[in-house]
Amino acid sequence: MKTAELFVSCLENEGVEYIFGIPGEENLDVMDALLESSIRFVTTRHEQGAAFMADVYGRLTGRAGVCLATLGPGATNLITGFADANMDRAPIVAIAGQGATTRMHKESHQVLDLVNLFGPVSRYSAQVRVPEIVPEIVRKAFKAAQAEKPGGSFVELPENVAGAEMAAKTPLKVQAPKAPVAPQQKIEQAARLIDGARYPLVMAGNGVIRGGACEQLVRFAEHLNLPVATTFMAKGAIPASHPRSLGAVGLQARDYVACGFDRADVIVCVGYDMVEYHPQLWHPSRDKQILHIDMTPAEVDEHYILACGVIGELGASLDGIAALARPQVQDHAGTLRETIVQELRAHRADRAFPIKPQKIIWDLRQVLAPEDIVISDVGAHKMWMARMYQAERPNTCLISNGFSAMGIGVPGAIAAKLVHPERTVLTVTGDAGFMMNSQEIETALRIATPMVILIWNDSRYGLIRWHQLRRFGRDSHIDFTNPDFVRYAESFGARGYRVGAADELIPVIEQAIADDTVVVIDCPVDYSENMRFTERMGNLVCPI
Ligand SMILES: Cc1ncc(C[n+]2csc(CCOP(=O)(O)OP(=O)(O)O)c2C)c(N)n1
Ligand SMILES: [Mg+2]
Repeated sequence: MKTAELFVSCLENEGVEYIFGIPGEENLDVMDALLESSIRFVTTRHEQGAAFMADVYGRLTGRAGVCLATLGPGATNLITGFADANMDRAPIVAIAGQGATTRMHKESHQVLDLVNLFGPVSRYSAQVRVPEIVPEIVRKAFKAAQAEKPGGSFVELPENVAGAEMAAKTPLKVQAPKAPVAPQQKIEQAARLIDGARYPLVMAGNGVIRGGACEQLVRFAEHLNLPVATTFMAKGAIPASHPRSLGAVGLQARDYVACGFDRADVIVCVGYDMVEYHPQLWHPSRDKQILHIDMTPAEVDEHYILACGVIGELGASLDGIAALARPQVQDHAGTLRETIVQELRAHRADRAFPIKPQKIIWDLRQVLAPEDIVISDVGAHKMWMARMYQAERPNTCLISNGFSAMGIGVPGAIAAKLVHPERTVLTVTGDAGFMMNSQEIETALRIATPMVILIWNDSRYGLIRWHQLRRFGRDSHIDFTNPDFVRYAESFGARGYRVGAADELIPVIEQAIADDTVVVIDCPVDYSENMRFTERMGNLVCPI
């Protein structure tokens, strides 16, 4: 058999359904072997798009998304999306071609040391030096990518190895470790810590969603009568409408939820990862007791010194602690969540144009069903979405907040639609982030993944302007001109709509969903709300 055939059969053995990517001269053998495979290759228009698709596939399925590129420039184009997955703890495997091993020791056309280039942004990075090791390398790559915490694995396949004939081999058995249950003594210690607390508060991170422990989290909060804040990446881990939900935390600036943190004496961090929200921001005083409940030990940080760590299968830890701890008598949560909902509600009939962020989010929530998926790109729009969008279920509001790479929105929506074809998928994006990967509209149309792309149009790098105004009172080099987004969409064969008044937004989104194709909506946004928010939070009086 040819080495490339064994490589592809090892990918099938891992359950790979899709590979996103762009072929090149150095992976001709792999591309040809894929013709005989059950794996569907999704040809993209930029390797970055392919990596973001694999990233979001990994977020939604818990299984590694796979992307492929040729050597040199193809592989370097993968890096941003790959690093995004790695830092956001989404399992991803990137495969790149490489020059023949007979020319890798010298200056040679397009040859870069990719194993080292991917090293700092991956859990595992390896070259297939000889055909016999293909089963071990592929197994190891998937095992590393899918381990808690998940991340990226990179594999390069030199062209002469891929094309080499070899004695037939078979893939290795797929085995995944099961997380052990935390020691009972730690569960008891955690329960005592909660019993002794006056104002305990739970902060849930993306690990709760990855660990499939959302139900246990809600039970834990209900049984012990504890308020739960989530990070941006854990939105929906507890329904936003749940009486114990405090909403999402993660703004660098203060917010109502910060009031809950100020008052808390014990903070129960569940599946929390500090890349999502640095402890310095929510624990500057360093005087609170931290209970860390996770599958992996805590990262070292001077603002994250533990009173107790409970390491083991998350759901079992939560159930175990809930069974032992005493329920809190008082409810400390209600007013905080209500304050944010009131703020949203206050703008529901706002007819101002351009449209205020709060009104866009209110309307969006009216139109989308609880199971529908919103993917946010990165910018000021993300801050508003993260803070205000009321996610009722896990993985229905996807936000990159580890690496926070612009450009995830459009390609991410393609992957989401492949994973959940029965749901509506909508991207909320800035005008700048949209243009970073808008070429994938062609991919979406070609592979028939309908989606709505809602562009918040401010003709600026809005978030950066927000920071500049806050710091210096003036902006610097953040303006640009946009194409006509409606005609741009139409030139691909997609549909385009422009929102011309506040009360047009709901009917336009409804029409876009009904169109059942790729639809771009150009929605002018009023970002003067950004500084108004900053001023309000600067004068924040805690509603508790
Ligand atoms: C790839 C990448 N480049 C730069 C940044 C830094 N950055 C964060 S938000 C932002 C502006 C985003 O502008 P836009 O997409 O229009 O969204 P808006 O802030 O206007 O809502 C920039 C430049 C980033 N996060 N990712
Ligand atoms: Mg913008």
